[in-house]
Amino acid sequence: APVTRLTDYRPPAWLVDHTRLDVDLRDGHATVTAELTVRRNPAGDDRPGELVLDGEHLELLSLSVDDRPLGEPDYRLEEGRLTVPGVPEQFTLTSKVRIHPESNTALEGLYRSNGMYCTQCEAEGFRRITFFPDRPDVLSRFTTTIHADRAAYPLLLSNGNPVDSGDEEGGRHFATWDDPFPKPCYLFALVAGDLACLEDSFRTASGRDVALRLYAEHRDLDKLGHAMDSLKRAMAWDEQVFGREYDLDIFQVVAVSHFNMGAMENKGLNIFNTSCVLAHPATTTDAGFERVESVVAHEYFHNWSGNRVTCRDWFQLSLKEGFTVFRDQEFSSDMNSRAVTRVENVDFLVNHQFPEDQGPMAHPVRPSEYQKIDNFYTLTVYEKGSEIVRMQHELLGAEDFRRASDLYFERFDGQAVTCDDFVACMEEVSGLDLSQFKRWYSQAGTPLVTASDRFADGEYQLTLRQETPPTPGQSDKQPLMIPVKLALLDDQGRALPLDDSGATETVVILRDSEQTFRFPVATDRIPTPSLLRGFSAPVSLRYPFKEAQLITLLAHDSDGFCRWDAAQRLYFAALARIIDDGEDAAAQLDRLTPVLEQVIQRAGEDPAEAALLLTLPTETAVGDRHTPLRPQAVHDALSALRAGLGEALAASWWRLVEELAEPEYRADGEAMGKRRLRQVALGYLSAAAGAGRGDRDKLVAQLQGMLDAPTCMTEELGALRALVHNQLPGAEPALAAFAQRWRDEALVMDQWFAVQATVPGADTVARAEGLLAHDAFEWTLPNRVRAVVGTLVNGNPSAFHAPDGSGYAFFARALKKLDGINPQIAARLANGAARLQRLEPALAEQLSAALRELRPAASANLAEVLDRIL
Ligand code: B3K
Ligand code: ZN
Repeated sequence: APVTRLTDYRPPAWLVDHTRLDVDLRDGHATVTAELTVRRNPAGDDRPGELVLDGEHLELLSLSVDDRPLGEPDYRLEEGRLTVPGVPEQFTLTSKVRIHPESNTALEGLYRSNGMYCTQCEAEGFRRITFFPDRPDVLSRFTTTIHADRAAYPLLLSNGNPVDSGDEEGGRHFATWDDPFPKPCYLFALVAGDLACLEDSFRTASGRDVALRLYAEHRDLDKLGHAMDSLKRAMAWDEQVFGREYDLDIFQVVAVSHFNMGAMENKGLNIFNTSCVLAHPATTTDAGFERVESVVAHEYFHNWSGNRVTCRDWFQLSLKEGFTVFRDQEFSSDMNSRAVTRVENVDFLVNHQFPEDQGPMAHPVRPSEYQKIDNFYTLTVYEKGSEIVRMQHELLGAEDFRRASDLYFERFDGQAVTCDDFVACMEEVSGLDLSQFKRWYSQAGTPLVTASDRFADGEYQLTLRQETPPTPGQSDKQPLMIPVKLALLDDQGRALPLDDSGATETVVILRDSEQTFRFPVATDRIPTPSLLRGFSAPVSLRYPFKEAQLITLLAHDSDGFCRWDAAQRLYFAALARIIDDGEDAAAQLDRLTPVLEQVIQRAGEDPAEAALLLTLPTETAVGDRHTPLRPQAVHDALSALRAGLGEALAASWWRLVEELAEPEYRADGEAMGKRRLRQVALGYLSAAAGAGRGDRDKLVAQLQGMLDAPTCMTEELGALRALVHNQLPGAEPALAAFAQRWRDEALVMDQWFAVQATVPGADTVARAEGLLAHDAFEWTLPNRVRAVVGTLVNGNPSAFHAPDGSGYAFFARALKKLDGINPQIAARLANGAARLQRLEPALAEQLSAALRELRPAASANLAEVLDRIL
């Protein structure tokens, strides 16, 4: 596919003030008539006499300019675009096209999902609905009329407010919606179906009542309550924390089974993957509940950060995504435990975005070029983008940050703007010079910060060095502006005053490649530095911590991130001794068990945090810290360590299992924390039992009991996974019973597939082949594909990297099949091969051979990813 470059940006030559769409839904096809009120853009620097519109997979039935019908050669129709030469300064263009939602398996544009019609337009799906300037800087007012059979599609929805509806001949009906807010076409949405509705309302700060309507299939009506509660909390929070009030009289959310990602923030009509909106304790795990809360909030927050103020071009994607992720993370922190939320967010960033930034797909938060923009909805744009906003929040302080965000929303309301515009507001309000800071947007790669320290002249001297390794297409790196929050702890773990004011925490700003910071601390021994507190910058920090220092940090640091980071460093060090130095797993137990025991002793203070501290890093995370990547060695080391800790601490784990048992389900955060910790304890015991150690019968009885009479899905699925992953007695019958019980619940069945695709070991490849052949497997259902292929490739290294290459062959076959159905999903899954160049040679050769075979027939989406990886 051709390359699009940021430097080629030109303002649009034409504007579309009003878009009147008429969508006629029939069996077998849909007819879309679009009446566009077009005028020349006075700010456009090109003055072409021709209008160029985007359009893909459209069958043009008629075209007219100001009621004058056009035929070829009045226009030119080429792949992907329609050119109309000789148009006046201002005119109405009317086009009529036929499209085929039934056969649309790419799930972009207008398509069908379980008997309903829905749309997905971001980034470039609207061009599959009608001819249009499909770019985010063309904002248009939309009026949409939908016609369909009344019995099959009683509900007809679009953006904005309903303005008209009525019956039509032949049992059909229509509805017209008008959206008063001009918007880019990527925010257009339409839904037609027979859906159940949960209705509520929200009174805004200024006293307007907003009708809240959440729609799902009738059978799922009882799973919408949590999303509704989350939505109302998000609406109130955005008023309080960002001063943002909702602007329409209706806010609608529709749950859809077939969806390429989590959800979409279409103006006034969000469309959600069922997995991100439906929740019920019997069918949804606690993690699922948290995800619903955060995604509902995220999409709602886009109403301001994204919709009212949108992106000038797709290079600016992080303007809305990074900012909105920051907003949803802050929301989740306020609704739940701030420390735990922060650790979860950092864990995700470090173990998923850092590898992206260090691999073949590395790109700046504001990329400078792309082939398919779909491939740039990445963790870098979202998660690292959020960290960049967070650093600005930290640099300005909460109050100035709020003033700057108010300025941003006010100044750019109704406009399509850039990341520079955002930062300019931060600078204007604070008086800070952020020109160096802005390199965070344009420079790819994870900076490595190396700290060293010494005592001299009665001062603690901390030297920080920064270096960003080269990334594809960007070999020279400039120093970044890196805020490092820190404290210094004495032997007892008490934070030392850092200066005369008595402050025990400070932020130093690293700007040069090397700088030394001095602290006149009153101590005679080198203290334990608590560095990068709160994960104050998205960098990889190196410091030669001594084991005793890490234990001090874990036990005493008041910063939640640093406590967790200390635990992680202890685990990684133990694993490195096994993997690199050939030490025995058993030899690590003497050092680790007292540390874990201490965390367990104090677990009652915050069970959720204890669960995080007691969780070993994943095989993927460990693999990423060893070169070359030897997945089998990593798997063996982790399994041995987990089983060893399970056995050595069995009494403590059992105590937790018993003490944390709750007779009946509760939904609050405290209960969730306890369940989480209990699952960790069961995980260790199961690992030991799987290795033939500990009281296996007792454990199996415990798990069976949880499966027979579960209080909620968290317990039920946790018990199932423990049995299946450790191949304990009763695993296969439990799987069969679970499938029998849940066969009609698609989201639960996704979990059933995922549990099996993540059983460690090479044998799982054959099992996964069987899953693909299962009656309930559907290639056209992205959630199901992710449940089998995605989890195996990304979450099961010992199967994916099976020594005989069978995992790679499985992967390549799946990609090939999928690419013909849904190229976006295929390309996304292909990223599972991004560690190719880090693999030990025998594996790398097999994987690259499997991928090379795919390249000739690959879609543009898949080709871009394969080319970067190969
Ligand atoms: N903005 C959408 C993502 C669209 C992805 C298109 N390939 C959801 C979100 O980030 O809120
Ligand atoms: Zn978003």
